[in-house]
Amino acid sequence: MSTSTPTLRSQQHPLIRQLADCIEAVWHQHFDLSSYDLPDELGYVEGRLEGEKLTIENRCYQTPQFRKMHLELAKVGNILDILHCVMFPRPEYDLPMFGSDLVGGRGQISAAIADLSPVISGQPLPESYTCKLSALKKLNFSQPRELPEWGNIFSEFCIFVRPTSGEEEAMFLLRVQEFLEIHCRTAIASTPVSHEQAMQILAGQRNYCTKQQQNDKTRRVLEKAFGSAWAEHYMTTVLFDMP
Ligand code: BLA
Repeated sequence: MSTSTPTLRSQQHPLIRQLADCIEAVWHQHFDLSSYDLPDELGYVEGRLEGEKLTIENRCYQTPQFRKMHLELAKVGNILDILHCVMFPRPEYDLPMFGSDLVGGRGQISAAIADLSPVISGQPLPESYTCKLSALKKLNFSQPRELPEWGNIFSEFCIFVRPTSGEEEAMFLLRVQEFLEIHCRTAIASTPVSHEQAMQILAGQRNYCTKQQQNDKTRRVLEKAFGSAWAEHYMTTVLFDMP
């Protein structure tokens, strides 16, 4: 086995492990994935946060429709487990931003979020999406969570909850799988837009990234472990780089 074989996954909260496996399975099932090179030294990172070891493992791919498909797993000792995933479409395609974040620790997931977000904030998703997403079963979670102020980038289909049982965890996992299936199929069937429209989409993607970079909770974890300059660099070149 190569030394770069990820080992983090096996040590993480079961929902994080299952979602990571699910995301990769759906990606491999629909696409012929090419690798995407992250900036040097940022594929695998280790630091320390309050005496605990912080480990970050990245996997990154691209396809004709997607500039960057990023799956990141992070672990802070035994206190924090994180999954972060974003699919950045190429601006030549009018496709939403798929994003998901799972944050947990000590056996409990505190934040489970997944969305297909309109690339131009405030606009509805393309009809090919709204029609399929509206047809999905309505879900009820016992502890929905409130989005922060920058969260106005998310769609009406966004799920943001604290899952309280194995049943709710399974419900979340299945819904993300449904989002991904719809997204991959629709993306493959989509055709490129005009140059003018691509410019608007590019501006929309930049806005999405700017808003995500305002997530103080993510920034704080990274700053505490690696310092504020590194955190800024990581958030703007690895997590939410702008095309
Ligand atoms: C919340 N993200 C969080 C939290 C932490 C992180 C510690 C707080 C958890 C809680 O309130 O229970 C930390 N997330 C990280 C770190 C990384 C990470 C360190 O991804 C990476 C190394 N975040 C995303 C994406 C989305 C997202 C793609 O990266 C959504 C599509 C959302 N995370 C998101 C939201 C919150 C969150 C909305 C809640 C923020 C808040 O309540 O203010």
